[in-house]
Amino acid sequence: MKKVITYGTFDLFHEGHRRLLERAKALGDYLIVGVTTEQYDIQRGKMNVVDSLMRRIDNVRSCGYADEIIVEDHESQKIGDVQKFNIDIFVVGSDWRGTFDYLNEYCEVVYLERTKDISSTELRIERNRSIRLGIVGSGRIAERTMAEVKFVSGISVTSVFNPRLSSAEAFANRFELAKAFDQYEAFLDDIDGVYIASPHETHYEYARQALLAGKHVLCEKPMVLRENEARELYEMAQQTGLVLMEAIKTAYAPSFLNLLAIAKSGRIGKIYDVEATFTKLIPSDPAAREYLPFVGGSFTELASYNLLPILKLLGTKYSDLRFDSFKDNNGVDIYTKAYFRFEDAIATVKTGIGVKSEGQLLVSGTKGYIQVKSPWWLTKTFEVCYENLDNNESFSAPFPGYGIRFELADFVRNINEPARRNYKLTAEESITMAKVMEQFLQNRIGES
Ligand code: C2G
Repeated sequence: MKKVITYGTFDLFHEGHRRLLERAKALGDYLIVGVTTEQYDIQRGKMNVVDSLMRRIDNVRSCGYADEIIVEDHESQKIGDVQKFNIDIFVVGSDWRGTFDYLNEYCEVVYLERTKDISSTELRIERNRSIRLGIVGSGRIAERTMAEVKFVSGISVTSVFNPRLSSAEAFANRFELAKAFDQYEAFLDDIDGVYIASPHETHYEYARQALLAGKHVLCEKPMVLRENEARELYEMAQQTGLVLMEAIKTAYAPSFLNLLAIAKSGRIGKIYDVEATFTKLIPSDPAAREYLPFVGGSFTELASYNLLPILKLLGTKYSDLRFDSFKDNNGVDIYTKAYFRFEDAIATVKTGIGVKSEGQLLVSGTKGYIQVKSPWWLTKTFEVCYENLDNNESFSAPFPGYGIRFELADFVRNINEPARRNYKLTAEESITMAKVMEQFLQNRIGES
C-alpha cells in the first residue's frame, strides 16, 4: 500500500485546498493529512488564520480525500511522521518548492502545482472569499511579496501588471500566477486589491485609477512625492470606503509597535530627540532607479522609514525643516541630512546611497533613551537605557522573512472588517511624508 502525507493550515477551505488533496490522494492508496495547530501557525509566522483547528479539520474531513487526519504542532514533526507512518510520498503545493527537499532522504517529495485562481469555485461562499490581489510591477519588492503572501490567510495573488508584457509574463510564469497584463484597466477588472510595487513616480496614477475602479490599494513607499496627491488619494479612499495603505513594513511590525508603546508610556520621560538613519550603498549608475534625476536619490529612496518614528513620536506638526545634501553630477543626493524642529523636540533623518553610516534609531528622553541598532527598520530587538546601566532593559519580538506579511495581514483585516479599521500608519502621517518629500525635492530644485 502506497502511503501519502501532506500538511497545511486549510483555513477558509477553498478550491486550491480541495484540488491539492484530490491530487495527493491520487498519488497513492492512503492519504494522511496533517492540519496545523494555532500555536504552530503563530510560531511559523502564519498570520490571520480565521477558522479554529476543529473547523479546519472538519473541512478537510468533509472533502472526503483524507483517510486519516493528524495534527501538526511543531517544526520538526514531518521527519518523525514520515518514519512513524511509513510514508512513501510527501506532497505539498508548489509555493513551497525546494523547502521540503530535505525529506528526500526519507521518502519521495512531490510539489504539486498550486491552483492559480481560487476565486472560481463552487465551494466559494462569501465567508470563504479570499481577497484576490494583483501586483503592479514585477521587480524585487514584487518578488518579496510573493515569498510573504503565502504566510497570510485570506489573500492570494492572482495576477501581475507590467507595461512590458514580457516582464509580466515572466513573473506570472515564475510564481505560477493565473494572469499577466500590460493593460491596466483589464488588470483591475478581476481583482479586489492592488499592491503597487512599481517605480515611485508611477504610484499616484496607478493608485488613483485603482481607487476609481473600486479596488483597495496597498502602495509601496514613498506612496507619492506631493502632498496634494496624497491628500487626494486618501480622500478618494475615504469617500468610496476603500482601504488605502502605504506599505512601510516597519510600521506594521510587532517589535516596532512595541517600541512606540514603550516610548509613549513615559518610560524614558519626555522625548526631546529622535534620530533615524538608513543608508544602503548602491553603485552609481545613471540608468538605475535610485540614480534617476529628480525622483532618484537617497532621500526619496530611504527616508520614508526614518520619517516613521519621527512622525509617530513627535507628531506631524513640525515648525521647521532643513536639508543638507551631497549630490552627484546629475544633482541626485547620495547623502542627505534632514533637521526637523518641533515645538519642544528635534529630529534628524540621515539617508545615504553613496555614504555609509550606522543604521540606528535613537530616541532620547529626560529619563533615558531607546536604541535600535542597525538595521533598525527590521526591528527585532531594542534596548531601553538609563543613567544607571543596571536598569537597562531589552525587548524583542519576531520579524520573520522580509516582514511584508504584517502589512499584508493588516490590509486583509482592514478590508474584511470595515467597522474596525485600524491604520497603524494614519492618513495624516502618510500625507505628511509626501509633504516632506515634496519639500525635499523643491529644495533640491531650488539649489541646482
Ligand atoms: N495550495 C494550493 N493552491 C492554492 C493554495 C494552497 O495548491 N491556491 C496548497 C498549499 O501549497 C498547501 C495546501 O494547499 O500544500 C495547504 O495550504 P495552506 O493551508 O495555505 O497551508 P500551508 O501554509 O501551505 O502549509 O506544515 C504546513 C505546510 O508546510 C504548508
